[in-house]
This record gives sequence, structure tokens and C-alpha cells, in this order.
Amino acid sequence: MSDTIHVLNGPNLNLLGTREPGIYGAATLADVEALCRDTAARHGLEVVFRQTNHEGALVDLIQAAAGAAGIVLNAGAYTHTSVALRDAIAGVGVPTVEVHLSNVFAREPFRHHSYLSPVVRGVICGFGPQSYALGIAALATARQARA
Ligand code: CA2
Repeated sequence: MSDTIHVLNGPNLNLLGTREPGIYGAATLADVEALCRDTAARHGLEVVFRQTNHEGALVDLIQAAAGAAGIVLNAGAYTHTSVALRDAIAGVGVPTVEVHLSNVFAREPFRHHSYLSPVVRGVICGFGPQSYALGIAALATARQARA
């Protein structure tokens, strides 16, 4: 059984910690990566951590996670627009947790709908970088249950 979790980040998340701290906080994407690596290590898991601004590249990254223990996916704005990402998640057959830094349900109505939520294992939002740590912990627990 694979011991690797793929943590995949979509558009503009490379800007974390540089703008809009009121919504997204002060942590940078490098800080989020360090938190993910620490959390995964405590569960005996490795992390592949990636960010892209391009929808098709995100599809490629989801497909490249085939056989992994899980995917933690913050697809950013593509969450609310992308049938291609939904099809990639459904097709790859890897347990996936959709995560968001912000509580999307407390924001604009267009952020309340996700094309991805119906095909993922679960959704965690609103806890800042801890949303990622909670996603990794959930996948680690599910993996233990399968072992
Ligand atoms: O809350 C989240 O994690 C989101 O996935 C973030 C996306 C947004 O479109 C989703 O509705 C919710 C936006 C990511 C952009 O991140 C920035 C960070 C700093 C400065 C500007 C953008």
C-alpha cells in the first residue's frame, strides 16, 4: 500500500501570505507545505506537494497521483468551475479530500457550489492551513481502516 499523500494546489495559491491576509491569513504556501510534511510524518506518510495556476496541469497532477494513499486538493477557484477536475478525481480512484483555507459558505454565493464535492471522500473548509492538516489526518485514518 502506498505511503504517499499528494497535496495539490490550484490557481493563485502561490500568492498566499503576500496579499489578502484578512481572508487567507499570513501563512505562505511554503508554511502550508511544512505543516503538511510534519502532519504526514506523524502518521508515517510521505508528501508530494505541488501548485499550478493551470487547469490542465492540475488534471495531469491528479492523474499522476494514481496509486497514492490519498489526495488533499485545494483547487482554488477551479473548485467552482471545473468539470475536467471533477472527471479527473472520479477517474483516478484515489481517496480525495477537498480542502479550503476559507469558509467558502460564509463568502460570496458563487463559492457555495463545488463541482468537486460530489466525487470526493470529504470536504474541510474554514480552518486556514489546518484544513490541510485535518485532510491528511482524515486520509491517514481511512488508510489505517483499509489496512
Ligand atoms: O479558501 C480557499 O482555500 C479557496 O480555495 C481559495 C481560492 C478561492 O477561489 C476559493 O473560493 C476558496 C482562491 C485562492 C487565491 O489565493 C490567494 C491568496 C493570496 C492572495 C490572493 C489570492
